[in-house]
Amino acid sequence: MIRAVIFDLDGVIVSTDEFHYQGWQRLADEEGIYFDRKTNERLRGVSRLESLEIILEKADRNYSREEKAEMAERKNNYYRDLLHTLTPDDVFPGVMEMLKELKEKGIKIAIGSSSKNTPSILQKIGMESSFDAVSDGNQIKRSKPDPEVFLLAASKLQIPPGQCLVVEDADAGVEAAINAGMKCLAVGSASANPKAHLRANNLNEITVEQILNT
Ligand code: B16
Ligand code: MG
Repeated sequence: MIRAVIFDLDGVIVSTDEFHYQGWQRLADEEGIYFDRKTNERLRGVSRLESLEIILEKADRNYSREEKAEMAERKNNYYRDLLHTLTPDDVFPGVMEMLKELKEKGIKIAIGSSSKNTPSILQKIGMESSFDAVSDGNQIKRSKPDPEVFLLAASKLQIPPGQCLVVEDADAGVEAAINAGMKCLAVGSASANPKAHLRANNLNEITVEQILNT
């Protein structure tokens, strides 16, 4: 029986994934490093510095730790500039309806995101008080596919991992949910992931009953 649903943020609740892509593309262009949308798929759910390491696989020289820190910060500044345009209208279709129905049924809801920008994103989309718990990149040491962010969410909710379901758009996040001993609904970019227990293009295609009976 599912008693809690833990939502990934970027790519599940809101379309900030496109802003991450634009920020990294700008940085890569400035540095003369090849980067495209296919490589960008590997960055989903992965921390900022680990994302940079993936981009640097295509670089023709080594970068010092200081240079990497500066590049990660530069990308984050580009990303945060783009976040200024974010409003409640950017919440994906089906999200608000699903949260409302889960709450009405007494199911706990949480955020489980690798992003250190989670608090400001939730504030911009008017959802800072919408969840029973928020677990994010500021509170963890190891990012997805490590289960830490989801286990922290479950412990804040005081629900055993086996009674939690994670909604994810990243293959690394599906892996993290399974590593946490949780069920997983894969959406968007992860919707073909065979390891997920449920799959859909978006939340409009899934009913709360399907989630609770997983
Ligand atoms: P930040 P999620 C993840 O968010 C993104 O998918 C990933 O692309 C990003 O690198 C990561 O957050 C860290 O984000 O630079 O804002 O700390 O999908 O786990 O909600
Ligand atoms: Mg995501």
